[in-house]
Amino acid sequence: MTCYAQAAELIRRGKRFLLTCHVLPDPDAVGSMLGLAEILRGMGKDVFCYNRDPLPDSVAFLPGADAVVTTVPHGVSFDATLVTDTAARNLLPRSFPPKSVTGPVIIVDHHLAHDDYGDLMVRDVEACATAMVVLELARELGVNPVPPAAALPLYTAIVADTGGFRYPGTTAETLRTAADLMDAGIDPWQVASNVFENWPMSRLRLLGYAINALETEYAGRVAILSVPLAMVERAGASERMVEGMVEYGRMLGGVEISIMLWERRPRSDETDYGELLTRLSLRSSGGALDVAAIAAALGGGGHRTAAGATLTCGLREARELVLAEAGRMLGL
Ligand SMILES: [Mn+2]
Repeated sequence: MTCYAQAAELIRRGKRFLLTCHVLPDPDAVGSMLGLAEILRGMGKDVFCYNRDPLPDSVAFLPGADAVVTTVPHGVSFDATLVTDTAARNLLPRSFPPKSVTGPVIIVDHHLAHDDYGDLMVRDVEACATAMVVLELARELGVNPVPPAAALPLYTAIVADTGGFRYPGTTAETLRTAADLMDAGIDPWQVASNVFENWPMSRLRLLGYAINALETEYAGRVAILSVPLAMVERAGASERMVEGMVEYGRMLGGVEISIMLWERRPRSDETDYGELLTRLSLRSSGGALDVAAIAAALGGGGHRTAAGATLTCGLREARELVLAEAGRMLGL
């Protein structure tokens, strides 16, 4: 029995499901979760969507986004829990509920670098987005096409993870799938403007500061964007607005690896890490180099073209660590 058939069996047998995704969720994690929720609701199931962190503004336009709760409802247990787009256990909050609450944990994911922390892994590392794995699961459940309410979040997830159908993971199948989803009446500009644009002034100002401080190393093959907390504060921005700015380092001609480092304060459940953590985000131009290997060497993970990690040290030390790994990858 395939993992899809096993997951479908657990879904058919159950009535009440918990859906969640990684902390600081991105549009693929959220879109896959909301799409899956609508597929299950269409089958008459009760579904709760939960994430420790508030959803990013880029997905606030999705119907159902405002119903995602930040704590698991008390006194409720579930027939199964489905976790979307989450490669590793350490990307779930420490407060993730015990098995007696979650029931069997089904991982729905597409990350190449991952650990196998669930009870059932439904993973396709070739898929351009977790939403593609959700759609395959829907087919296994006999739900094809998916309900219109599921089409919009799943389309949004695919647009986000392919960079608007540009990244190397984009295939003819990706475009056919997106076309099928669009038949539900999706407005592509509504999705693109929410996912990639629609920034507040403070975020554009922060990008200006970050680009002003852009550096290159290894004869221009590596770009580094460093964002200390003071820079975020000077722009009147928030730490989460830094996410995605790593793309701008990759725009520089000749850059093979774009590195972004930014400081963030530890959350209440991370105080044992010290006063400041450094987030690392990596992009490989066209996927020629595997940045997931760099992230993995530093305790993180991700994809060949896009990866990340959290380092429990300051910005300066993190910069040395990641540059050493990047140099190794370049054979220098
Ligand atoms: Mn993804």
